[in-house]
Amino acid sequence: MTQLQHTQAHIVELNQDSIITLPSNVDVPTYDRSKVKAGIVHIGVGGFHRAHQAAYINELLKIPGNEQWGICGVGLLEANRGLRDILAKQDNLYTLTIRHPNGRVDNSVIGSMVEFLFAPENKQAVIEKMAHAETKIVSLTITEGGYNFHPATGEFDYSNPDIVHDIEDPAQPITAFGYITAALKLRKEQGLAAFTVQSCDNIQHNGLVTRKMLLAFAHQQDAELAQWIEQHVAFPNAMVDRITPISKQSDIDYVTQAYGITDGWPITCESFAQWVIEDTFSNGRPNWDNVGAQFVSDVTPFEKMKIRLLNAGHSVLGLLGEIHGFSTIDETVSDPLFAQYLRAFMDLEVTPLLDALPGIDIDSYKDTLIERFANPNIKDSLARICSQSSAKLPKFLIATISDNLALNRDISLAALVVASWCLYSDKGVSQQGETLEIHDDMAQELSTAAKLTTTKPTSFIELESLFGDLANNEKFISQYTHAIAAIYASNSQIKDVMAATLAAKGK
Ligand code: CS2
Repeated sequence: MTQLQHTQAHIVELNQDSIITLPSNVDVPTYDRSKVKAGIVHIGVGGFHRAHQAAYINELLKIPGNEQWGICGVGLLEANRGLRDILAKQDNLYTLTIRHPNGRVDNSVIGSMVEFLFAPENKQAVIEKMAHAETKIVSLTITEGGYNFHPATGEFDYSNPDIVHDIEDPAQPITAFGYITAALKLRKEQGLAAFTVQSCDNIQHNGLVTRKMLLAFAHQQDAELAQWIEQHVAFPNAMVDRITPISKQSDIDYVTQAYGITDGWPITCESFAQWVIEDTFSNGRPNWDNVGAQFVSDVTPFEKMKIRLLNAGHSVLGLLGEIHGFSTIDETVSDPLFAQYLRAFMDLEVTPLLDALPGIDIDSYKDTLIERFANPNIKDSLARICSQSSAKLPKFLIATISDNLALNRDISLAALVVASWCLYSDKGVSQQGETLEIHDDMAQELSTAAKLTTTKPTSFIELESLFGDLANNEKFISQYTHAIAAIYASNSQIKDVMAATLAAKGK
């Protein structure tokens, strides 16, 4: 038996005691976890957090003197109950499998989460934890949709029933804003310094957006508290990056085989990771720059580059790939036509809008993106990429279209992607006849609008909350309806339409 092959008899459950039994090629926490304090309370312990921030902190904890920067994870949603049960059994440990494009695999156990609180069962415990003197940062990965802004106007959405509830009943919050406000109120009353609120979501100006939303919420509840927050809480902007597919049964099986342990929720991710953070914190911060993150005074150009190239690039491949019938990003970008389309979109419709970044060569950034997407060991599903497109595309793609239209530049490649989103929402099947797995909070509205396309070709882009006034822009209407006519034609093949769109662009 090799070190990597474990027989059933040797399989044990992952927990603090069993990590000493792991093969020597598995990187395990070498620091004393019992001494680690949770200086960070993190809301939203999804795969991305576990592959990104928690992995950076895990590295940091290996350097003595950082014991105050452990993480207390918080699950706000009823859906987090399963995760809570698994983490409780595993002493909050989990495995992280890092898969490089060349096939190399780094196996590790991450120990930086030292506590986990499941909010639906004990709301007060979460508020008290955030209000505890040891808590210096409350960080968030609550997804684009969690920030509760109106996609087209960017204003706080007071009509969300959970927000209405939280404003009326501050002691029993449901939303992140409710918890953060309740905890800050306690800190203010107790004379404790405010914590930093640190967004780790893919939103341009994520710190500013978080600040704007939290203040809008807090103002409705307690104007004096809102003023205190305005004066004392820092909201650093940050660019976060690491591709983290949804965990699958094959990931669970891999861990059992390679590590000789069972992990109920292992995480797999790519080897690339990036974190660029604005250095504005209200109450201290970890030296993340000692473990690969970068502190800068203005993160805006980094965020814009990442969101408009990587995230939008993902959506371009995702929507076109779903229509064609591909199922993963690597499979899609391995098709030369899709790779060419992606590159043309990035070069012709995005790059001219980006600001120069000292020390970053945009061409090699794009080359690296394509290599990362092509990583054959990361099976990132198109279903994940296209999920919640209504929360993603306004910032990732529609912003690019609007910027180009304002500058009188061509938008034909992006227009075909929007048309594909309409077809995807309308038919829900690929051109190979497979049913598509669609997860979107606006799925019903998207599908209703899309289904009117054959009688009114602009019906989909009339969804004003997503497209703003694009449905009144003659140039956009002309490109979009041209794309709609092409993909709705009988026997139309998305690849032919992509090729024709590229050819019309001289590509
Ligand atoms: C993806 C991101 O679905 C999506 O929006 O583009 O989750 C992407 O994988 C991460 O932002 C990578 O950092």
